[in-house]
Amino acid sequence: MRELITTVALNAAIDKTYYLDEICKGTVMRAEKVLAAAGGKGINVARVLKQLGHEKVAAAGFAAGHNGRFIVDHVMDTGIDAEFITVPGESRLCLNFIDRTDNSTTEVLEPGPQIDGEHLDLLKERLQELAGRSKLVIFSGSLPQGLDSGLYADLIRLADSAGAGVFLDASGAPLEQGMEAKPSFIKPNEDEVRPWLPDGEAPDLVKAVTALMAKGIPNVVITLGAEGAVAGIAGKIYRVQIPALQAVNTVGCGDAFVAGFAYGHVRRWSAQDCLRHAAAAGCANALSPIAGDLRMADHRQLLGEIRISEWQS
Ligand code: TA6
Repeated sequence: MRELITTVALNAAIDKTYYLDEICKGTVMRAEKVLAAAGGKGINVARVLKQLGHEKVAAAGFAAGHNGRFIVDHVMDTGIDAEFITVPGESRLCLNFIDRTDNSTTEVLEPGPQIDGEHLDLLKERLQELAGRSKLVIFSGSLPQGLDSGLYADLIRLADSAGAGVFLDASGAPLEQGMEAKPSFIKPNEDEVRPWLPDGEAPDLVKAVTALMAKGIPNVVITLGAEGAVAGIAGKIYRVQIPALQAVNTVGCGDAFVAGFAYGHVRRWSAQDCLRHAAAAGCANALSPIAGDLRMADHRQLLGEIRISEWQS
């Protein structure tokens, strides 16, 4: 039986988190603390899956230059199989500045290296092989330069025909085009679906989730930050409520949510249990200073504080 979960971070990054007393535009600021970890959404998902206790996890994508070597070393140190294609250039830095006055986060994301057709073919070959022995392949995040916005749709079809389940967590055109290949899970945020709705009220989020499920995507989650999430799972709609948190760093909460959901999904848990596990992972990430990271003690405690209810229309 397949146990491997492969995450795909085409635009892998070093996530650097700077803790600053206060962010003041146009001044010199000295960081009180700096943390660096391999990141980009797919790597965050892989790391949280490991932390939740999923044994067999692989991370694939492109890695370039010194930053790429840092990323691959970090991934391997975490016990994740590193399946990266080495490309010319430099993998990106994603900078997150945390203002201690209110713990707000300000991000600066580099575009990432330029990818050519030859390296894309190598990635596809690697993915074909990985998908053939994976239970689930999770595609997350933005595309590096040089890749077509329809790429996720192609890769979803490739993974699907190799017998793996497929999740997609992307935004903009790569998400819209990727949805055409019918991944089994998507997680657009509220801003993402708002343009598709007549107005922004919660009942319309329900309409959006229902419409997306009708397109043949069985698991649709719209995360709402501190307001939790609205989810459509196998034809039913759920409201996910989370406790008030003293958040330290909210970057990576969505990735932790995806990891928590995937953990339950591959174990065939009920919709409610998958959502509870996912929301607790997202919340636990907010309590960690590192993006895409959680402590199991926080996760265990939060599991009892998540409220999942079926939507009554
Ligand atoms: O979700 C958080 C995060 O993964 C950060 O760690 C940072 O690397 C960023 O998102 C990258 O997002 P992108 O969509 O550009 O891949």
